[in-house]
Amino acid sequence: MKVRERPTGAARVLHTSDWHLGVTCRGESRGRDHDAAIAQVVAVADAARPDLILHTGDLFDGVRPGYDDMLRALLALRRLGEVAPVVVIAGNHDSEGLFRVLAEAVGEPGAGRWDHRAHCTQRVRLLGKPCLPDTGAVARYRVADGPDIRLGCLPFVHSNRLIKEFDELAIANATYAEKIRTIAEEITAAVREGMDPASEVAVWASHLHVEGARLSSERQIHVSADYAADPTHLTGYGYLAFGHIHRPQDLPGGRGRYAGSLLEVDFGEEAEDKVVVVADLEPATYPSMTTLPITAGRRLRRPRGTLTELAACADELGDAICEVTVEPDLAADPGEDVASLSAAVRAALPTATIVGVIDARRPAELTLDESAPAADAEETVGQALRRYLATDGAALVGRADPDRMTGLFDELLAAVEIGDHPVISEDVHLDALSRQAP
Ligand SMILES: [Mn+2]
Repeated sequence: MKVRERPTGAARVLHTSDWHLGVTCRGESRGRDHDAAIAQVVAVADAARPDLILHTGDLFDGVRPGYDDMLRALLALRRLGEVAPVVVIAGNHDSEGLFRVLAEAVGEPGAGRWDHRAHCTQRVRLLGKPCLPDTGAVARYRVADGPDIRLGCLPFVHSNRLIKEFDELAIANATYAEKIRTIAEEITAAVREGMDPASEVAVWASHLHVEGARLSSERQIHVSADYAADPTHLTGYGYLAFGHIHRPQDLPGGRGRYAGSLLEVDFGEEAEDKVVVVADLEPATYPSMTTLPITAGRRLRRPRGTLTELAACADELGDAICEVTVEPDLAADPGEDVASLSAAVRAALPTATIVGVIDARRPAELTLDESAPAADAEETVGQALRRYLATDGAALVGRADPDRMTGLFDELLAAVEIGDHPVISEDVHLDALSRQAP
């Protein structure tokens, strides 16, 4: 792993995001893909030797991940903590309660007392919810041969959840964008307090949808335009580290980046490049950002073609996780049933993991979710719903988008499980309309 030399007099930040540990693809575990991708992040960290490592949220895919994914997170954070101090902020998929548990497991005692003016000595910090500067939102990090870092953090803000910590900011009735702006200004003021801009750099980390960002697949529920925040008021920062949008990209203005997801979380991210970001920061100037590719772990692909055409791209697809669409082959016998078609697809793509076969030889016939859950794994409610919709409940799907149905179900279930009010984009939209009504 080759990473460019750090410029003299710069502070170096490593930025990763949206791991979504525990996510499955049509029932197929991504555990080994995560292990491989995380190993690459660790290799980049070892080579880049950053002064600070930032994870900008969605560490997990759901509020109650399995033990193996909790362990995966714990070991990864501990390992990264050997390289540099690590800060993880919660995304919309994360659970505040689990972050508290992990903070106790990998953090250091004394997390309850917080002096944002002192230099932080904790190796791993997890921020499970938005908080004020004196409860963890602002921290200072000592840098040996470069400017010290002042860090301001804003974990994901649920749009209609009460935020007790911010009562005094009088934001209860503000729009989402106004809330974000007020909270960000409060944190930014504390970041700048007594800062020497000639010898220090300020860094901002948040899990937010920024206006103008290009989407790939992050479930639309949490990235509808109603949630978009305007980053232009985040002034004076040497780097803006954002999570939430899975497609890696520079922020408008070139002052920071969405690191993007660690691996393709669903088929909507097919063929996107995945990266970690190394940002070199010098006082009073723009960040110098390098992206390092994360190529380990199986890709997601949706090949389509005749069985002969599919077989011809077997090498190119390699070990990818595939949803395969089989098109009519006039030269071949169309009489095979779906079961033997699946077997034929597996034979054509022997090294791929087939999670779905769409029979386009006869329109309107669809086989969803072929993969049964592993025998020793307990089926989750979400998996049971997907199995039902793919079999007996197929008529319920009708002309609806099954991914949207199951995505919405996951969101509602997650909200109920953590005692949250469900956050549904349509609700927010209706709320905004009723506000405009006389
Ligand atoms: Mn995400």
